[in-house]
Amino acid sequence: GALDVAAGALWFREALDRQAQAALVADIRAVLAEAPLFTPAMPRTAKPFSVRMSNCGPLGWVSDASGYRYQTFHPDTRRPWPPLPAALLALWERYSGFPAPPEACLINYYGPDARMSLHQDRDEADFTAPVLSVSLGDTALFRIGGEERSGPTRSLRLASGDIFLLSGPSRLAFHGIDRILAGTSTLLPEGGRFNLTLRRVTTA
Ligand code: MD5
Ligand code: FE
Repeated sequence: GALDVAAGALWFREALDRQAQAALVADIRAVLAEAPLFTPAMPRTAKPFSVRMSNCGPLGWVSDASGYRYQTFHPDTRRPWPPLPAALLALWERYSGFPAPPEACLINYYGPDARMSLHQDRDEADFTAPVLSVSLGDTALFRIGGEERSGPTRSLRLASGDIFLLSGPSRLAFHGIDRILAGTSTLLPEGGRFNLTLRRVTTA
């Protein structure tokens, strides 16, 4: 059963068995062959992220000196994002409870020293739609708070095969990845962690 970790946030631990995880990794590697990981940069300062990213689906999230945005094409190759793999659409249907399909899947890759500072996801037009996260590879120390940056936070260990659903009030919760626990999974030969987030971007 799911754990209710914050208002509207559901944590499905070990939702995916090893075979399902390996199948998703194969899907992601096929996406990355067409849309390689890129290094996003912070708006204004252009400071590079430690996390590398790609996307699949009609829209993809990018960040560079001009700002954060969703766009239809890869920032380096300028080609359209590859389609969403069927297995990811099936996970959205099973877990999201939302009637319209996802429009974007952001693929985050964390090497052993990558992290993501506390932030809110606010670049989507429809906050009534949930965000569905899938963790693959090394365990991440994930922090989640409330809708105010200064509020209390909780730390959770997101492991390979875990699914995390953010809906309701938790959709605008501050959250981040404090660190990756290297060597905690054998799923990825290169080590590190993939996180996939399925999202609506426009209003359905
Ligand atoms: C990750 N990704 O593990 C993290 C957390 C991101 C991002 O934060 O924006 O790509 S995935 C869980 C998550 C996603 C969206 C919202 C919330 C959590 N939340 O409001 O707590 O790569
Ligand atoms: Fe986020």
